[in-house]
Amino acid sequence: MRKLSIIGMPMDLGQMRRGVDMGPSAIRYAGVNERLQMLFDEVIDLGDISIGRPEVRIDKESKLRNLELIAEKTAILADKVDEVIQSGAFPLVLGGDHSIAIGTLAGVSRHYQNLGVIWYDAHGDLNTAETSPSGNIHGMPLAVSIGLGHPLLTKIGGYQPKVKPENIVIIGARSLDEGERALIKEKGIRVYTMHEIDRLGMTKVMEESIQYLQERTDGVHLSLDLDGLDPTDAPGVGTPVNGGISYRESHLAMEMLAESEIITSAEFVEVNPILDEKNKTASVAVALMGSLFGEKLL
Ligand code: HAR
Ligand code: MN
Ligand code: MN
Ligand code: MN
Repeated sequence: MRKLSIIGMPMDLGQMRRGVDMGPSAIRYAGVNERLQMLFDEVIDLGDISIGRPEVRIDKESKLRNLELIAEKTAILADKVDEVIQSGAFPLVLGGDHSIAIGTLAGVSRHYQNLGVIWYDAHGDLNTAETSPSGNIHGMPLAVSIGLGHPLLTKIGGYQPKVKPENIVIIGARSLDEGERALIKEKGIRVYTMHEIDRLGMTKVMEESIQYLQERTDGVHLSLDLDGLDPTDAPGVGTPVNGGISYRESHLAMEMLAESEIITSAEFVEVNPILDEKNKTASVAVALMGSLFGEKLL
């Protein structure tokens, strides 16, 4: 029996633009339950993890925005994701800004010796407090998951790293900070920037990514930041970057992942309905989930 559980993570603490906390509502409004019910024997919506309306706090020492709260809330998400996997269901997490991935990965990684990650994003999210230009934790979750960053974040779940750098594939990058570029080279993280997507085409990029991950991992988490797509297709995001992955290319990528059957958990993040055009970005997210979970045109 194929089961899927949806977890809403309405957290906007990892960045400065309000509204991304409404992402889970927007994605539900776009029909995620109805869409996925056709593709699973059972879809359970577990509702949202409670975040509240905490006041912004900048950590004096590290200058990180909302550090303690993010550590606290992502630890709760990690336990929830862990529970879902134990129940035999596929965990689908709805964000929220990308800092939620700290929790998702902490929960998922308890179940895999060699977890793989596809990071579909305009950004690398590989900053630490030292390299971050902004102090925003949504620019850091991938670094945290490889064990780099503030100990309050890296130690969630009691072990680190959650993911080995060589088990990561970044797809769609076109805005990388200097420290992130250095880290990618140092750690040998596989990256398909927009240049490679243009040059090789999405088919080849996905064939290579899938083969690479199949060879070395026992489960693969898809972390899809909607700003990986071009802003014309996904305008409702806090940090849009021009020249992104198209809607069609994204569908193709999801369809190829469905065919490969490598994806064992997923999250869709950074949907901000306040910045959106008639819930377009949430609708794109739901359409991509359809393809990821096996919807076919014919
Ligand atoms: N790299 C920049 C920073 O660290 C911008 C990060 C924007 N991040 C996201 N996540 N939307 O991908 O602040
Ligand atoms: Mn991101
Ligand atoms: Mn991004
Ligand atoms: Mn197609």
